[in-house]
Amino acid sequence: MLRRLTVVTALLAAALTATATGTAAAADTPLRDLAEARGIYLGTAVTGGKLTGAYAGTAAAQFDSVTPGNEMKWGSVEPVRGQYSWTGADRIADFAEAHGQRLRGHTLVWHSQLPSWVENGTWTPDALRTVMTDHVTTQVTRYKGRVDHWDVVNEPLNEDGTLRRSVFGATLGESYIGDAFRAARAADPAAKLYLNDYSTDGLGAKSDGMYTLVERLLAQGVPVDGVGFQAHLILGQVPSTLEANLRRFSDLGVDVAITELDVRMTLPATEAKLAQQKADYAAVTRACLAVTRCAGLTVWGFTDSDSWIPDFFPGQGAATPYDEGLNPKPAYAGIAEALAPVTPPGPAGCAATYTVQSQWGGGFTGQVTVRNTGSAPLTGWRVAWEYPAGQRITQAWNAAVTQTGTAVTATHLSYNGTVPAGGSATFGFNASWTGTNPPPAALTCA
Ligand code: 9MR
Repeated sequence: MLRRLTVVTALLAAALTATATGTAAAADTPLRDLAEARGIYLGTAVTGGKLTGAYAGTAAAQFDSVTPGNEMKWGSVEPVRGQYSWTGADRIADFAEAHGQRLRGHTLVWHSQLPSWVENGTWTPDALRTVMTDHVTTQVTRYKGRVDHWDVVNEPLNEDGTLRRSVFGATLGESYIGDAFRAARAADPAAKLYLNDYSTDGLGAKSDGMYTLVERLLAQGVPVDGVGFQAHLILGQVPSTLEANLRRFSDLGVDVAITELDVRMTLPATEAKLAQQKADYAAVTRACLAVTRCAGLTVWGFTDSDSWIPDFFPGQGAATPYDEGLNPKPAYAGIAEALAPVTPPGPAGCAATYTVQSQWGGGFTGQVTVRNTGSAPLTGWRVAWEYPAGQRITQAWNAAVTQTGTAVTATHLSYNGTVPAGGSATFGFNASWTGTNPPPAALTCA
């Protein structure tokens, strides 16, 4: 809550600008500034060896957090037992510091990109535990005070939500997770410690497995501060339950973050696919913004020339917000528009947020949430917006909605006009669209 209130005040001037000039204002402002103003960070994975020239310039200008794509992994930093090589990791840490960026440490304990002496060693439980905690302690100590989030344990689960039989899981069972977190906490008490996984973004068996794992760890007093959702997504398949899923974890008492967002498509990229990708990036950004404990969002490479997708999924790619020539794609605008300061509070403490719940050829379902940001009850509300691309509302529920030209007005019904301080009311609608379906630049609420 604190985050949102701070944001509202800080954003009034910027919001008025955005209202007057539409999404162009958001698109011209660096993403990192838009994100900071909304109370989240916007990060990117980077490749240390590329941090020069335009690549470095864009990484520094647009993002306020960086994650080493590979340079902090066990195989990179401790290829031989007890012999550490920090050059690649240091380079990115120095870059982050030079540009006022946060640093996400990725990752301490993972079954992949392990040095072979770990992966193929013959271990007693005690020996492996010692090797693992030594590694965690050494690396976290090295970057103490410089890394704000550590992915302490990465990808601990199978697809069905059970514990992955990695060398760690097979030798130590679930206990290795608590041991890794405790070692990290001891080495840098200020760093936020995360569990991170993929295919846990929406509700489902794997995400249920993560949920119960976090519950167990917290009950044991394991210092888990956050859960990372990688969000390696397929075009048009942002899970509809993403926001609800983030919220249930935050309700457990941990922070959440989107840690490796990309949206892959079958090549070639077409205008229609890029428009869908824009909507997908916007939807993920909005889901994070909607959950107060969502600390931020990281894209897994900001340019298509620096993405893992083509190597791992032959025939697919174009998964990031910039093309190979470092030109922003529609996905960039999708993030910018989602981060735009669209909802200055009305005098009665009324703020409205607009989301596209689902979209199909020619149609979409939208939802608006009216929040009472004041300290007295709202007794009736009216939300208005302008559609930028000819969208037409065809049907609405939980509000009386009228549209004249591009102008839409929605008024409460008899049963949902009164909203207590801190409370909210939600209404929905179906609408048609052609070409593109950008959200309104601003909503007014009174
Ligand atoms: O982006 C990373 C790529 O360069 C590596 O080749 C790959 C090896 O598995 O790892 C990529 O990053 C992964 C991340 O560390 C963990 N989640 C999945 C990411 C994509 O594979």
